[in-house]
Amino acid sequence: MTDPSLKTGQTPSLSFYEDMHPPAADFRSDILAGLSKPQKALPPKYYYDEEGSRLFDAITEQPEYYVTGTELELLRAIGPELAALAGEGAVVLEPGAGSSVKIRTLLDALERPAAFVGMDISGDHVRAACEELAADYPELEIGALCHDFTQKLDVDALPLSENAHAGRRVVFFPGSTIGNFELIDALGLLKTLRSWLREGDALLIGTDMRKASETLEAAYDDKAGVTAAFNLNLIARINRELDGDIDADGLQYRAFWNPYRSRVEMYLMAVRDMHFTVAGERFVIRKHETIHMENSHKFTLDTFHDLAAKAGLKSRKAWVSGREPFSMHWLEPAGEAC
Ligand code: AVI
Repeated sequence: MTDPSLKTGQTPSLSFYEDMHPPAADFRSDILAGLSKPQKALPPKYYYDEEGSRLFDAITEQPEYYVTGTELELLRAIGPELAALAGEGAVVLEPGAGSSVKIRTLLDALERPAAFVGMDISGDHVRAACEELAADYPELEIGALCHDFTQKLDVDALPLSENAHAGRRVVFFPGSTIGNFELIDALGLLKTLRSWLREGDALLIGTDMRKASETLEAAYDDKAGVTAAFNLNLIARINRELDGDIDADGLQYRAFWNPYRSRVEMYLMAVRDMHFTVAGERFVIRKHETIHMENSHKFTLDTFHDLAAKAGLKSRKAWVSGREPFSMHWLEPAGEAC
């Protein structure tokens, strides 16, 4: 689907690129604060340096990690229903970058969408991703925003055409990324996304579901050790960027299903006492002590609908994959958030 009007080597242009100047993350102070907690913890947002992003892509290809493949299959299966719900001329907004096969699957399913707006905290990343998309969807208005999606956004003020502003907004948040937030923060994020919607607009969101603990624990601790490497990569990043000397060989990756909190919890566990330094500060980790790395919450239809309702969103339609239970939700604004 290449635009014949483009000459070789010419970059397809975006309708707009805006830098909303998201607050800069402070890697040093966040890591030092996390290592100083009684339960040591590292913020998962720091997983994604270049190597971390490569490892995450590799995770999505592991046979045990059903999440990505299942969601994509479901998205393809429900394409005609999504097209009917969205109608013609929809505007798709994606918090997170716009390069993946999922956004293309959605755009291909919809009936002549008017515009796409990708957003990401990394301006370079979202710009490149949206330019790639623009090359393949020349008929679509495509804008890129350097923006932290947990922050407010005035969608009415985006420099889209009148025609695009008139279309139904579909905020697309796939991947069960919502599950990586603490529930209170997930609620806050849903409220933020809800605030982008007018009556008749929708949030299309993917959420992973509760299932057998063996399936979950295997998905988050694959046999090839890619998820373990993904976690240990953050230790390597700390050593490299913060002049650390944490001995990664003294840490073992562990993932377990916590049924009481309905989430997979991921840790690095010390196999012996270790003293280490990060950014000039000294720390000790005792044998069997853990560093909490990430949570991945799993929902039922009801638990997710209850959470969405608290954010002022009601379910118009939900689909569950027939392979591994994974759900997509079409949520619409309903009253005010509580
Ligand atoms: C990004 N997120 C939805 C992944 C998940 O399934 O919770 C992160 C992940 N961590 C380890 N494996 C996958």
